[in-house]
Amino acid sequence: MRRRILLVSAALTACSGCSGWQSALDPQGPAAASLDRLLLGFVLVLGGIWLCVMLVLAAGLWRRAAATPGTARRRSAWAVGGACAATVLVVSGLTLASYLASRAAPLGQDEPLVIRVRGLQWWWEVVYPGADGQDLVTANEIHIPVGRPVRIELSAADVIHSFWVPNLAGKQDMIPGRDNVLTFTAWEAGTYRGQCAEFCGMQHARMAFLIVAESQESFDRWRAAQEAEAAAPAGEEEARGRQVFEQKPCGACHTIRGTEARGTTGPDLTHIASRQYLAAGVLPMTRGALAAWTADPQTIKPGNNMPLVPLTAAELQAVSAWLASLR
Ligand code: HEC
Ligand SMILES: [Cu+2]
Repeated sequence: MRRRILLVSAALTACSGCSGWQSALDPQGPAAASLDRLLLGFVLVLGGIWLCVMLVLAAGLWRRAAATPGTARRRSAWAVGGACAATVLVVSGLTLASYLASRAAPLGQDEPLVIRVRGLQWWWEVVYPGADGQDLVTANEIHIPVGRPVRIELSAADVIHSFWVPNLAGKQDMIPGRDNVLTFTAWEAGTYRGQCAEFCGMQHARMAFLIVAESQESFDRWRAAQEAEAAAPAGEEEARGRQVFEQKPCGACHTIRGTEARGTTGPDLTHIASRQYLAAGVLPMTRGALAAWTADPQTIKPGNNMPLVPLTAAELQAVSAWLASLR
């Protein structure tokens, strides 16, 4: 049964644009596991209550005329009183259980890795605070080391969003003007899909992200590579692409470290080609997708905050060749 639910949920997430693994029924860390146990508890208790109600109903229908009016009234007073008491007990028990489950994320001895994630319409800014204020800024793909708690500090730039990676933890809202925190650990290396879980406007459904959990060594390698400035253009076409990017208004919204581009209203593109997906899970990362997105972002993700910047075919070729080289 459980397997079947898992397969169905896998099939559903596979069609939704960004094919990472995403299921609250397949916990991959202690925070998600305690929610999974809570869900099972709720299903068992509430299923049991439903069965009892059905049995009492059936018994009532069957023996309608058996008692005299006096005894019937006394009996039903007892039954209603008992049911009220049971309801209060069960509801308090479930409330306590869910309170305990939501704070049952054992931190262990390890110092958590702090990552700041900010929700914007309709993408995720990801910041790894560094020593002496040298923050590493990236977007839409969050790398974490396996087995070490991560403390995600959540905020929002515009409207309320909600950070949700079902395999690893419960939902946590991102509220403008308020800092929320979510702490979790991944047990195993893997790629887990997350998405915005609070309706935040037109492209809410296309606001996904990935969590890539990996060994400490590959995480360190990833971080060192991300901290480097953008690679110098490898060839003539890439060099032309870089020029186009700098001449057009792209840099007003995007940062590419190592170039003049210093904008912050769009995702950091310094290592855009190292990510698996483009535009918060909308397209797989390929040179073709980069060209398609740059040519017409409003058809691919209508209403998003990147305007169509008119480019000639040659400019488009060059700029997408350059972006595709930014690994
Ligand atoms: C007015 C601001 C603005 C300008 C100008 C702009 N962009 Fe964007 N860009 C954005 C925003 C906002 C997003 C995120 C859209 C989303 O996912 O909802 C984005 C997304 C992208 C992405 C995908 C990033 C990712 O993390 O997946 C690429 C690539 C990109 N832009 C390239 C360009 C290029 C090339 C130009 C110039 C031709 C350009 N942009 C001009 C705002 C801008
Ligand atoms: Cu959102």
